[in-house]
Amino acid sequence: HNEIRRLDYRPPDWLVPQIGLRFTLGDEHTRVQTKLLVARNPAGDQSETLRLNGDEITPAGVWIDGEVTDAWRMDGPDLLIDLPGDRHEIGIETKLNPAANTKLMGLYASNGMLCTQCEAEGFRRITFFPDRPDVLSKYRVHMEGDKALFPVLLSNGNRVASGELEGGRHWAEWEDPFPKPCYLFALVAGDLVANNDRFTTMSGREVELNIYVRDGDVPKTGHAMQALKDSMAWDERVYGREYDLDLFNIVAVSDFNMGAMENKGLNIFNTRYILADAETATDADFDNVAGVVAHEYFHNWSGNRVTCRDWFQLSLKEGFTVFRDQGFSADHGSAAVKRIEDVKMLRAAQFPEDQGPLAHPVRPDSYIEISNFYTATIYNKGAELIRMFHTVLGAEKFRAGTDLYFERHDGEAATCDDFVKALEDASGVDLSAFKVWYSQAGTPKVAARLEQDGERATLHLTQAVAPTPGQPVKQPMPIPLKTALLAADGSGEIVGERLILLDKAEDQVRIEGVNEPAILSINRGFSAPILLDVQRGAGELEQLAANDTDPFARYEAIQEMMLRVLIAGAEGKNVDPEPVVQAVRNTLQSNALDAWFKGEAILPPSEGIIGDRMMDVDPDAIHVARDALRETLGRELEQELADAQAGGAAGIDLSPNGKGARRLRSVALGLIAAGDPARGAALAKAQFDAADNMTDRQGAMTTLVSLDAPERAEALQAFYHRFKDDALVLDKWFGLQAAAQRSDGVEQVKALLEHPDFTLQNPNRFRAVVGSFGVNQWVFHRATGEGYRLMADMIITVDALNPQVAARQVPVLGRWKRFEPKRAALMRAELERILAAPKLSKDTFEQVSKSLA
Ligand code: HT7
Ligand code: ZN
Repeated sequence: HNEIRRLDYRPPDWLVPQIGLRFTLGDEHTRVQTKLLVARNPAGDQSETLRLNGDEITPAGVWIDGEVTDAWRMDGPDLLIDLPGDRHEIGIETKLNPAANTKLMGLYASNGMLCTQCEAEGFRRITFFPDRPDVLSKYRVHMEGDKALFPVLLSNGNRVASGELEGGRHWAEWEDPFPKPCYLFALVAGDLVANNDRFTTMSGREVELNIYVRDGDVPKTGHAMQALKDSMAWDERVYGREYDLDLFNIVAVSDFNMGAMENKGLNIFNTRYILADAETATDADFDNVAGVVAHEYFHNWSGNRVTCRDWFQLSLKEGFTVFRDQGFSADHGSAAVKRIEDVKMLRAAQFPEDQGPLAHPVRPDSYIEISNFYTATIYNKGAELIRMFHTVLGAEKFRAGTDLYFERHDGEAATCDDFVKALEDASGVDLSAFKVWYSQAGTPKVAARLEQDGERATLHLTQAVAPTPGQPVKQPMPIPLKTALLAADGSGEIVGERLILLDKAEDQVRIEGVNEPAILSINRGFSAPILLDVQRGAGELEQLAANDTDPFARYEAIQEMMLRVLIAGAEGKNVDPEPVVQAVRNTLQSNALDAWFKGEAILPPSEGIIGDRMMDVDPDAIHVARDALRETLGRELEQELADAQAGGAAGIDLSPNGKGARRLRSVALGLIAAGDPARGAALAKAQFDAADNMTDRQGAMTTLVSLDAPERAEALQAFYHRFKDDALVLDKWFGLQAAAQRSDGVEQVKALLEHPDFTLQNPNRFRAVVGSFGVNQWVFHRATGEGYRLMADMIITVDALNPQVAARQVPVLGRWKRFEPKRAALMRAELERILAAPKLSKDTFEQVSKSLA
């Protein structure tokens, strides 16, 4: 398979200022008639040959300047046409079978409707086109189809005309005034109903808003609609960005490879990130809906008005847009908990990526299949990089920089360098040293030690980045560390928060005016995405856990205390858990802390997170150690946890207090059950039965699924019978069981795969079972290797249907080097078996071959 390299970028030889598309729609037969106005690019190679990308399509006819022609040839999947002049009109006809499109890229059928997914390279599955983000065109789209099957016909921009046809057919024509790359093209045809609303922009323009769903689902769109209006207002207020069309449409589809897609004026969403009501959605679901709606909306500027020059610049739009949606969510909920959640996510998904065989920089240097690069590194580490710019510049200069970026590059396809340049030009601050964060993979390890000598304190800092594939030697990185010194007696800050920039392999920073014993509080707010090792004296973490003035640092201290006990336990050492018990007790009893923070802080780190801090990971030892700590907490804090579980708000209060009460309730329930399983099962069943919302119900189920108690089967059955007709809730039923911590976990997963409601065709259902199983460390890594075999079977089977979905499961096997030798060998053998499978997609080939290298 071909490797594409960043440094091979050349401007396009031909541009396409205009495109006209005519769709004659049918589930199994769709005809696409394309008209391209092509113009030779003065900045290109002046080649005579126009190369139009295709993928699994053939031309049914080709026209040049209105004349049918056979002067074309195929080069693999691409169509080549030699053109004498500088401007021509090219006509192409293609025929598609959307119902047979199981890859869910291009035009496909989902639940009776037709929809498209074109990012990154799906447009070439619809028609032949220079499928690259730096070719921007104005689109006019005509579509016609059976009115009963497809009463709603949508595309980007504005509907400019429509009409009736004979035989129960109708048509519509759409025009998008903004030139866009083809990855932002979208079309939807189906039997849909809309939640219709309006938004008045800051300059007083009226925008019509629609969220299209299946009949019956409209009552579940209120939260998404409110989030959309909040996003529009927030982007005006915080970034000065106004919406630019008179119409903003969202469509929810049940078969979707990712979360959602920001097509210009016609966002297409996985139903999972639109539909929500208290009966069927958890608090986390509500937050995810709002976060993804905001993310896609924000792309209208960071992605659509200013797009990417090439796919190596993907983080230009994704990292920045994640940073923007994180800010939105922080402003609309608990900022402290949002930061904790974002860091948890980074540590769970990105840190392992950065330390494994698939490590790549935020701006990669090469790829085989771009779909494999929609990663936590591009999205979440990319967002941390933007956050560091924000931290270093301050809010005002950062905003001046983004204003300049949007103004300078509006209507263009830009690069990550363009973004940094705009920040520099607007702020007058040299950010060139930070560019290494774009080019260098790996998570820096920072060691810190505070030395005190009389009134003088010295902070000793070192940093190192381990080698990653293709980058054996690393440079020091600029690391902004928000730092404060706290009084050792817990009486508050001695030296208030300041920003220290570590930009060398080793440095010392003098801190004046420290005339009493001090404790170092560093990387507050997680100001840099690093691994931190602080040399600490006895009792220091305990002090920070009780008194740190930064909520993230306080959370971190409690978690670090737990990690020390857990890692020691997994290594067979005995460490007294009493200080952890005391820290959790203090946290639960604090009047200063809110319930949401408490719920996050007292939950012991996951088995995966513990493993990431160890070499030669032994999942059994980690599981035993974590269970032992949970049991101790449950036993020793019986009363405090019972109070936390019993307290709280009623079902549908979606304020941070309401969400916090429910979060704490279910975290406490889990610990109670660890201390006393029979009591835990009874309490969980009572919580389940009394629940008037999905958060409490799912929280109870999370505890029950891992227990061997009669209540488990009762609750599972009741849940199934009540929700079996709601696909998204049924996904939870599958996912909860696949995530259960049980010694018979692999057998449970096999049984789920045989369940009549299981299907490999729907990505949400597949991820609910196979995705949850893959991150269930103790179960997946059963010493016999049965988990690995099952995963490899799934990857091979699904690869033939949907390569993107299959390839996303490879990394859990790809981390084989981190595990103890027997498991490592078994994992490697399964990767080799996948690689030997016939007709492997390039998606899965790339992930597996890199994992074996
Ligand atoms: N920009 C969107 C990416 C996306 C995607 C990529 C590959 C395959 C399918 C996909 N669906 C959506 C999502 C986003 O970041 O907003
Ligand atoms: Zn995005």
